[in-house]
Amino acid sequence: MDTLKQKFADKALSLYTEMRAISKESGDKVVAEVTLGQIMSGARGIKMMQWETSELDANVGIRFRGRSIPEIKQLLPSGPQGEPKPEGLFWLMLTGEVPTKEEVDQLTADWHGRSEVPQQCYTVLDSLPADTHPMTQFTIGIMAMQGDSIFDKRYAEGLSKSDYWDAVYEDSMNLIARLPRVAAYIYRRAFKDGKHIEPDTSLDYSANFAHMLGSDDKDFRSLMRLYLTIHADHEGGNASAHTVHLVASTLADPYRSLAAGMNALAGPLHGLANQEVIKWIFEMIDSLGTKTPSKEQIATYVQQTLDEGKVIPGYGHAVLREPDPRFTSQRRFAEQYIKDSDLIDTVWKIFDVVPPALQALGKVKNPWPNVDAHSGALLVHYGFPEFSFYTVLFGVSRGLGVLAAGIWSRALGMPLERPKSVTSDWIKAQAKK
Ligand code: NMX
Ligand code: MLT
Repeated sequence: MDTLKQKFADKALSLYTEMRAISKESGDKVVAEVTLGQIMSGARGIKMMQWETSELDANVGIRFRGRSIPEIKQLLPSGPQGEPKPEGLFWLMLTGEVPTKEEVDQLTADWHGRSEVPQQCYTVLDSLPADTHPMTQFTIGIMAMQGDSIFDKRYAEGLSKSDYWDAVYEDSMNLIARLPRVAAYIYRRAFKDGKHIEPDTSLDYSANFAHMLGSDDKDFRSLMRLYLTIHADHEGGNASAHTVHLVASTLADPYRSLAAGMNALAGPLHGLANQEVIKWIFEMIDSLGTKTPSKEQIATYVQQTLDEGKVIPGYGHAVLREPDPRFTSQRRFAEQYIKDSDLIDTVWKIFDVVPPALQALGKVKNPWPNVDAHSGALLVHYGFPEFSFYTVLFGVSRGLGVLAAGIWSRALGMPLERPKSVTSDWIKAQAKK
């Protein structure tokens, strides 16, 4: 067994035993109340699932195994310019331990060794019109590899419950290894006339992904390390993670559950917001006729968007109540590496203008920017203006978190998820009580 898998197995076995004992001895303990409002508004704040890899604090933002974004930037082994490598985050999410540089290098090599994408995936993608939305291509590409599922094969052969995690680990590692190749293939066929670029396995996961997309710029490699790290996980309740968790709880294999989650990520209130942000900014620039709009011009455009009954993409959050630290870390990156970008200046002016405009509506719980408010402008700066592809980048990163969490779920023997629903009659009756 490889080091990561062995480390995980040791930790998971002892946590499994502990969780079983807690469930048996304290399973009846009441820990929360639920209001009618919560039931009627998207289950906000209802604690209803266990998720090992990260936890979201409304004010601090995401903590991966207890470490905030500024902390992981300090702690995790990094690339040459100091941005953390997503390999290290994956190790942390699975083991709770900060890996050494050697352990991260081993993981990079392991993923390179698993990264060959089966030909049928490319054949299926090639059969789609090249202008099929990249997120549609991405989920289809993932499903086209499902026949390779080790879990599926071993389950059919009579896999014991205690070994589910092992097969899910193998599928998850293979998927994570392959996702950048599938994503880069989609990008190059959609936007670069199908001129594909061979992987370079001397590079780390992120730099190789950047290379296959078409950039060997050292700053863009650093951005990819940061990007793939910060988008990976946002506790279990967000729509993509929860979807993966729900589907995997039926013992659908990681290919099926990840594809399901990617369809959730493709919604404009979730991951697709990253394309919507840059689209909205480009439309604003067109409508105002200037690449350097003033704050006053932006404020007028924001009001117009709100008056049309639309949301301001990249702002607001279901849980966060402060600016998203993932937004802030991208801003810091831009401050460090990018000088004189009108587009990035515009993103920062929007940050000054939108929160008071949303606050003035009197109903928005969080007027601050989320992760999607910044990412597109960085990608445009490095030569990737094709915004319909952006959610695929988010998806490659999200795969790391949800698949790591999925390995935990099977190792902890989590059952089929099946919460209770109620009808409007029940709600009316409760309201009268
Ligand atoms: N612009 C305009 N109105 C907003 C915004 C916004 N950015 N955010 C919230 N509201 C409205 C919301 O539509 C709702 O209106 P109504 O009562 O008329 O239906 C009201 O404010 C209360 O909503 P909240 O409770 O503050 O937010 P909720 O938890 O329901 O939704 C989001 C959270 C993220 C869906 C919402 O803030 C939004 O639509 N944001 C824009 C889309 C976006 O950036 N999504 C990306 C989230 C991050 N990600 O990557 O997943
Ligand atoms: C995410 O990264 O999943 C988003 O911020 C949405 C969420 O946490 O609900």
